[in-house]
Amino acid sequence: MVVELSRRDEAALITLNRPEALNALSFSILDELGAALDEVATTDARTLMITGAGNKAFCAGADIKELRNRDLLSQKRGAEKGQAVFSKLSMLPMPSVAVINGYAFGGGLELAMACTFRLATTNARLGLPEIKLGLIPGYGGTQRLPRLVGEARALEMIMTGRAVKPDEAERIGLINRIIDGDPIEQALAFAREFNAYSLPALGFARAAVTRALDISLEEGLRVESELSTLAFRMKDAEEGMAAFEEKRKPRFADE
Ligand code: CO8
Repeated sequence: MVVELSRRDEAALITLNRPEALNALSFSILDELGAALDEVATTDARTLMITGAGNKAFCAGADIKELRNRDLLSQKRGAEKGQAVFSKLSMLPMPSVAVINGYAFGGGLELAMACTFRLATTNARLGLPEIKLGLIPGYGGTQRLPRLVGEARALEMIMTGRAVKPDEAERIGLINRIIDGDPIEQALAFAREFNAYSLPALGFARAAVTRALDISLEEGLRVESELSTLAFRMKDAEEGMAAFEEKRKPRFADE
C-alpha cells in the first residue's frame, strides 16, 4: 500500500509513501486514497493531515508515465476519478491540513488545494506545471487555484507553469503558513488551534465560507443566516454560551 493511514494524537495522518517517484499519484493510488478517506470519515479524528514520505516531495502530481497512450474516454474518466477523490477530501466531516514538505506539483498541488488548510516547509515548491507537458490541470486546479489566489495569479501560474516558493505562496494566499522544524509536530500544533471546538460548528463555518465563493452576496447571506441559526440548535452552542457566563472552559460534545 502506498497510502498509509495512521494516527497522531487527535489527528488522522495520511502519508503518500512512494518517495522513489516523488509520491506521484497513479490511478491505483487515487483509489487507495479514496478508500483511506472513507475510513478517516468514520473515525473520531478531529483533523486529517496529509503529507508525503521523504523530505523531497509532498507529491509531484499525477503519474506522468501512466497518462500516455490512453483513449479520450479513459482520460476523461481519469480526470473525473481524481476530481471525485479530491472533492471527497474537501467534504470530510473534519478539517484537513496539507503538510507540504517538498514539491507539490500538478495533482499534488491540487490535492493540497482540496484540503481545508495548507502548511509548507521552507524547501517546498508549489506549481501547476501541466502546460509544460502540453496539458492543463485536470484534478480541480483550474477551479480551486483562482478561488484561493484570484484570477490573475491563477492564470499566471497555470499558463507559465512557474513554481512558487513558500514566501510567495504565503503572500498570495496559496498556503496558510510556512513551517520550520518537524512538519507533523508543526501541523499538530496548528490543528490544536481549532481541534477543541465543536466539529459540527467548524463544519458549518467551512460550508458557509466555501459557498461564499460560488454564489451571490445575497444568496450567501441567506446561507449564513440558515447555518448560523442551525448552529444555535446544537447543544454545543448552549454549552459554549453557558461556559462564557460561568467563566469556565466549554466542553463541546460535537452535538
Ligand atoms: N510522475 C511519474 N514519475 C515522476 C513524477 C510524476 N509526476 N515526478 C517525478 N517522477 C519520478 C521521476 O521520473 C524519477 O524517476 P526515475 O528515477 O525512475 O527516473 C523520480 O521521480 C525522481 O524524479 P527526478 O529525477 O525528476 O527528480 P528531480 O529532483 O530532478 O526533479 C521534479 C524533481 C522537478 C519535481 C521533476 O521530477 C518533475 O518535474 N516532475 C514532474 C512534475 C509534473 O510535471 N507534475 C504534473 C504532472 S501532470 C498532473 O499532475 C495532472 C495532469 C492532469 C491529470 C488528468 C488525468 C487524466
